[in-house]
Amino acid sequence: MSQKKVALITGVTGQDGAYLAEFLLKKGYEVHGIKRRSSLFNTDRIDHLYQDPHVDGRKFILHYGDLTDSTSLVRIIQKVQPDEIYNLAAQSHVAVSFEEPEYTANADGIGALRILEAIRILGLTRKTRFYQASTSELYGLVQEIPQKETTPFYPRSPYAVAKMYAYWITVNYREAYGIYACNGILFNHESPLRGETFVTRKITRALSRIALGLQDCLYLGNMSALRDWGHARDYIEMQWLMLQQQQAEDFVIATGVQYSVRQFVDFAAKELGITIEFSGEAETEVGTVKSIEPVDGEIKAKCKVGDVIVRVDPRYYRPTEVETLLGDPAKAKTKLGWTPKTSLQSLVAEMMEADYATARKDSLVKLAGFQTFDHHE
Ligand code: NDP
Ligand code: GDR
Repeated sequence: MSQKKVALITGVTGQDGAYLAEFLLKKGYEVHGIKRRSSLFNTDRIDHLYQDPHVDGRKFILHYGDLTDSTSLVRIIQKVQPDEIYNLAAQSHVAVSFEEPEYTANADGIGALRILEAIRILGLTRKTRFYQASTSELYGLVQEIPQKETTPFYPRSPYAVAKMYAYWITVNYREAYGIYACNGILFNHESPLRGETFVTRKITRALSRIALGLQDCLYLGNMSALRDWGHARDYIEMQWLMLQQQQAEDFVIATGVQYSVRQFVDFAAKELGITIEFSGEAETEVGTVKSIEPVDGEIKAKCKVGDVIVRVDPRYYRPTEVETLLGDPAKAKTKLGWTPKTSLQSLVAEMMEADYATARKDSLVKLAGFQTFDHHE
């Protein structure tokens, strides 16, 4: 890179923010991130990137701010004068958006507007490029399969409705003011850094804990939901690439392959040598241990054949569900050279390895007589 570029990431403490910050630092960017004030440290995912503020020449700098607070956004953007802004911050949990719809609209919808307005007010329309973290949840109730850039939207949650506002305001500011602003319509992407209450991470954590005797059962909602799951590490590279084109455009990023939540459970259990048999329907469905095999010569699972380790808890059903998502990433393939690097099987293996290691640590702590605590959301 001839001249050092400056990037600003909102949501830098989240899954994608952490991967993107690391990626941009490796590319030689000066990276600024916005974090929220919290009563506890909330920077676990980026602590390995921390640079001492007392040392000159820092390349990774954090600022306090919030997407619901225009003044903080204007102050930070004015100070940083970024070449690129990645708007990744959001109340990103679909189920939670039914509990906090107004806050979700404020942060996820109006939050994008606040940044775009800051770019405009500060006279940065020609300098600053803007990436909006849009989502396959926009497609909601199925209109077409697979879903592509031209598929009509039908949002099914306060989260998706808020993101739909952010999507269109991004398009509008591109057309109205000539800002290089684009939407990445990303399908679900996961990793060992995924928040613990999203279904994939909930499954990999719970099965690891069940295998080590720290938990009895995994409670899930709709196990028949179908998702197109990729790896966050692959997807953030596309976020960057979307800002490096001649012209701003919107892109779908997906793998083009779909599995059910039930299948995800099955793949994750296999990593521990467990085969699960599913029986019953809807709310009475259960997953029972059918067999346990050694993995690399070692029996990893302490549970027994016949144990019921998966049950349905309707508490996790959503008032309106998105039953099926499958992306068609043909445009990204042609224009961005996108090919997903990680299969679902390797993604599951990577997540299971990380969560099994953490569960082992917890079981050793317990063995030594100390208490461990867990959340079951
Ligand atoms: P995470 O939930 O892991 O991270 C969200 C980030 O936003 C966190 O850093 C969080 O801070 C921050 N945040 C939340 N509310 C505010 C606020 N009011 N002001 C400032 N920061 C805030 O999400 P992901 O990394 O998984 O996703 C990144 C973005 O991409 C999100 O916008 C999400 O909606 C979108 N998306 C995600 C997909 C996925 O499959 N992961 C797919 C498609 C879109 P804190 O750490 O303090 O909570
Ligand atoms: P999603 O992800 O809603 O697609 O949004 P999540 O992992 O929460 O749900 C995926 C599917 O699994 C079903 N499900 C459960 N989900 C959770 N969280 N917990 C459960 O116990 C459970 N049981 C079944 C859900 O009903 C759903 O059908 C994610 C987020 O990252 C969004 O921010 C992003 O925009 C979209 O992906 C693309």
